[in-house]
Formats: sequence, structure tokens, C-alpha cells
Amino acid sequence: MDRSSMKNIRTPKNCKEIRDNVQAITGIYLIYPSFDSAGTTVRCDMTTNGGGWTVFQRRIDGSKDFYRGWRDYKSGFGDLTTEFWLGLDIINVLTSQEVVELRVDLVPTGSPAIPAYAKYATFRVGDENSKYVLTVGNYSGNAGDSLIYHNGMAFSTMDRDNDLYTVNCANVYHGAWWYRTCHASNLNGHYGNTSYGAGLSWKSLSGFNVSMMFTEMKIRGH
Ligand SMILES: [Ca+2]
Repeated sequence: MDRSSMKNIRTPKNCKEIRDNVQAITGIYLIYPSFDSAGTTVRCDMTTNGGGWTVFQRRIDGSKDFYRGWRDYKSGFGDLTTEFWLGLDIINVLTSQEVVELRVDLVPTGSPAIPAYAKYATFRVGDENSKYVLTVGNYSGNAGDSLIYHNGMAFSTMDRDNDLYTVNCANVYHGAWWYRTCHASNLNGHYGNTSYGAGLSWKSLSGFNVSMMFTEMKIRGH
């Protein structure tokens, strides 16, 4: 088999192209975003809402520490089979090479644990020079819109205070996010923490004292 010609055939730039052309099972795949000829492994959700979603954030069991600094959020960390943050640089590329929608899947802790979602027809993350500024809008779903509050904000981490509050929101709420003064959602917060705003909050669904047991943030081209 001529591997170079294989590669020419199979250079999907995202999970949607994999779903359309190759495979429709949720799992780990190699994609070829425009900047990276070597390819990048990602998790593809091929099940939810028609599939084809490139997942960039996942919390399922608290096994990974998300209280990390700028360099880790820039480059990504974790394990694609369990919990991870894909990385702000790659999120910037994936949301710049085409127009994408964002889907946020949530399962709050509690009984019964009822899944909910928020979808945004507009979603873009800027480059590092912009401090990964968030552009988000055109909400639909049943979780409520707890992201619009963060529209236009830069990303902040424990070691980079880019928010509008007197101190660093990332320190106060044990996370990393597009904090303002400070948040309406905090999905990179402290897993299982039910202190005010410190857990995986999504205010419009369950306030500030419930932490999600499951979160996924994912994108797909229109
Ligand atoms: Ca501040």
C-alpha cells in the first residue's frame, strides 16, 4: 500500500469529515488542521445530535487536575479517553479555519441526573495575541445560556489574570475560563466542589452550588 497516497485521500480536517467519509463511531481519530501537516489526535463524538463533533473539553470523573496555568491551557492536557482540555491554540485553529457551532453537554450531579445542553451557532476563540478572546452567540438548547456573559472576554488562568475583577477569578473559583467579574459558568472548575461557584457550574441550569458530573464542549462546522 502506498502510504503517501493514502494520506492524500485521508486528511480530514475535523470530525465531521471523518463522519462523512470514513467512520461514524465515537472515538479517537487523527485530523489535519490547516497549520499542522503531522496531524493531531482528537476525540470525535459521532453520536450526539447527528455526530461529527470535535470534542475540546471533557470532564467525567475528576481524574485529571484542571487547576493549571497558561502554558497547559495553551497546549492542552489530559487523556482523550477520560478527561482533557484540547488546547487553546488548536481550538483557535479549529474555530478559524471554518465557521463552527458549539455544543455544551452537561449532566448535573443529583438524583435524577438529567442531561441538558446548550448550543451556539456562533463560536470562535481568538489567537494568543488576543488572549484567546471568546466570541459566542445565537444560543439554543435547554440548559440556559450561561456563556453569553463571557462573550468578548479574554481567557484567564491561575497565573494569568485577564479578567475585570479586582483579583484573579481563576484563583477564586479554582479554574480557567473567559472570566469577567467573575462567571456564569465554570466548566474547568474543581470537580465535585459544591462551594459557591468553585465547581463545574452552569448557573442557568443549576446555580452556583451544583457541580456537573459530566461535561463535554465540542464543535462542528455548519
Ligand atoms: Ca482580575
